[in-house]
Amino acid sequence: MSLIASDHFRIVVGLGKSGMSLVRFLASRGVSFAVADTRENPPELATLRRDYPQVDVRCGELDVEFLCRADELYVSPGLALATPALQAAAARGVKMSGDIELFARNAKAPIIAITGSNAKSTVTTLVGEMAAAAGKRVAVGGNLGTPALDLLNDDIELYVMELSSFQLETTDHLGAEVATVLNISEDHMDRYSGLPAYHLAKHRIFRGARQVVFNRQDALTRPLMGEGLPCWTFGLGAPDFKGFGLREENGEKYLAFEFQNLMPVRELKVRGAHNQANALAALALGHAVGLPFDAMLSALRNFAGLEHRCQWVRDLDGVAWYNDSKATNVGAALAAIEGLGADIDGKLVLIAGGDGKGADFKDLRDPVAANCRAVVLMGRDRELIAAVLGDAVPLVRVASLDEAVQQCRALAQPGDAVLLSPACASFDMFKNYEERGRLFARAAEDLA
Ligand code: UMA
Ligand code: ADP
Repeated sequence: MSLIASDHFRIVVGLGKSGMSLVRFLASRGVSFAVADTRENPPELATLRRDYPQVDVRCGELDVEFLCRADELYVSPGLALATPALQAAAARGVKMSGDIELFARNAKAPIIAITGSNAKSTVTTLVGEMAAAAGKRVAVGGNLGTPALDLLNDDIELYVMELSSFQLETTDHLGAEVATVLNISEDHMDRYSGLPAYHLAKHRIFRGARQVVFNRQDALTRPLMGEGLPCWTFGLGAPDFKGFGLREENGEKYLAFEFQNLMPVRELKVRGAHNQANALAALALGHAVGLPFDAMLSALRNFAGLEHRCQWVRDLDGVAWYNDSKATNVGAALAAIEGLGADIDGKLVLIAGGDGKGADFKDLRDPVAANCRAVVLMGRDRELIAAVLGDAVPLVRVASLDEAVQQCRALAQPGDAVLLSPACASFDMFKNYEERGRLFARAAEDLA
């Protein structure tokens, strides 16, 4: 039985990566649909015209009358549901959905669903590597990169999906085998009315879940309707029943499950307390779907971390340089500042700033004061950060990333670390966080 009604007309709204995956999916099932995008020249337009020349596509301002021809709109996670034309269509009875809802309805294998403000990509990748080490035919993707619908395949035994709050907003019933919210701190405040609305979107991940994993150290990750569901937990303290955590024995710290030590923490290649929490979360998710500990621990031992996440670039004259360009919100930057700050002999010289997405930067002040020698500020919202840091540490304003690197070279002393951890998105100055990270690493490597 096809899990999509073929007598309905759909419109895919947004022709980026996920929009194009929807086009492929709908076309392969003989469903009739059209495409709309607010951009004059959306990224996948040429591919659509080449591969599906018969599909009606409307670019530029959304036309409500056109949208109302559909029974259902599949809206890109990049477009806010609050967009007036979408709201107008919804008010006239058009249903809003998204690629993850369709994926969930059509996936024939269990889904591990992962969201959170930070650590999603790291934990998703880790769980994927654990499943592969256990010999499972596993598919890994979602917000991480490969759109969910492109992963659908009847041979797959397990799906490991990174899901953003934007994707969850259009997902009514995910039905994951196990779902988790890893942590919650402010992000995307330009899309939400406040933390409660963002929290609500994230928690949609638990809808229809058979098991849940939550973070004992972050009450906002606890499912609101988890009564009766098997619950696994993780956190940096000692674990109890059904918990993953850290235990100490003879001065050695271990990753542990309930009352059993699993592996010394020092065997992890990734650094910082936040990465220990990530390892524990991945173990909890893998355990919930029955992956054996030996395979999971072997994957953990081999995991060297992802690019642009607190990634070591080089040492120069006693100063270590780290690229944490993926720190696009305050919570991620705090993890790096506190984690790395505790690990080094000297102080941090921090590069921060960019597009703050409406964030409140006040939580940066005390950790920056405690861990940083100086902060080099760049990007559109640098004065917002300067205002909260005040006179906590010396501030240097720069106009470019190259200039930032030169300033850091002059400011850092032996034993210090230079850390690019902007607490902001990159779009005001760069194509994306990867470009920002690559340019930083190149400039640091070019220093003589
Ligand atoms: N846009 C328009 N008009 C439209 C549609 C999109 O202006 O009609 C703009 C918006 O500014 C939007 C941007 O284009 O932010 C990208 O939208 P898209 O539809 O082209 O995006 P996709 O290529 O389909 O990528 C999306 C996810 N992007 C977003 O959620 C913004 C990708 O996550 C995801 O990897 C991909 O689907 C596959 O599932 C990226 C991301 O930045 C990595 N995610 C955010 C994050 O991690 O913080 C949530
Ligand atoms: P996401 O996919 O949620 O953006 P990533 O794994 O890509 O998560 O990491 C994003 C940023 O968050 C990086 O700067 C990384 O160093 C930081 N980070 C990783 N784990 C944690 C954590 N447990 N808590 C806070 N920040 C974290």
